[in-house]
Amino acid sequence: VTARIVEVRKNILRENDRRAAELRRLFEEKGVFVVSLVSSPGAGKTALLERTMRALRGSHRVAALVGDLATDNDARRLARSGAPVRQINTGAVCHLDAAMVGDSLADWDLSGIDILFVENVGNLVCPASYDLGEQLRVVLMSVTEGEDKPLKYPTIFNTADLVVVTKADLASAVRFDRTAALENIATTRPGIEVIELSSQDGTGMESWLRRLAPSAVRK
Ligand SMILES: Nc1nc2c(ncn2[C@@H]2O[C@H](COP(=O)(O)OP(=O)(O)O)[C@@H](O)[C@H]2O)c(=O)[nH]1
Ligand SMILES: [Mg+2]
Repeated sequence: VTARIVEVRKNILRENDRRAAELRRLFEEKGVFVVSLVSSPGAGKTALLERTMRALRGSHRVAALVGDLATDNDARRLARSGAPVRQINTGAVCHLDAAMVGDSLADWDLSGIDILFVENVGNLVCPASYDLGEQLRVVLMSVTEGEDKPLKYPTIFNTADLVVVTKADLASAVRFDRTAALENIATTRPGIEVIELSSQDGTGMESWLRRLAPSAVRK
């Protein structure tokens, strides 16, 4: 039974990789820069996107897909920016996959989008194995969740391109050990880029926006 489960799982991942490669080609062809965000629940993905989408709206055509097991709360929060936003409810599934992303984009005019943000379902485990065709995968880690998360959840850090440390405004209140956190990130994933920011007071937002905007060519 175990062997069969492993085989089924491998097939699912192979099929996902195929769909993701297709999506990546489509995004390139249409000139859409796709950024996905993964983190534990509550690390601040939606808060960062709210601020980011508001900041970029004037210069770029931005849009978002948001994954959650249930509710369209995040989509409603992000839609306030005025940008096109769509919620994907995954039911019992703990991650987005390439088919969910592809299907929910099917009736969107991608050539009208410069940057597409994809907020994944909140957890540090399931999303790691599923390529979504994104060009930039960002893993968020808040100062309030402990410095050891990169050591405990290495896979998600190993599949990401960039680490964003969120809630910098709360660092001293929770006695965040910045040196230990940066060391743990570097141990898990030597050389990975790290941006520290606060969506609340705006600290570090310029570095984050600078990192995003040049990759997205306004059409
Ligand atoms: N102080 C502070 N709170 C934040 C920050 N970012 C998010 N939060 C709060 O953390 C909670 C979870 O944020 P949310 O964006 O919903 O997290 P998500 O589950 O990763 O999308 C909310 O109460 C936010 O207001 C931040 O930079 N500073
Ligand atoms: Mg959210």
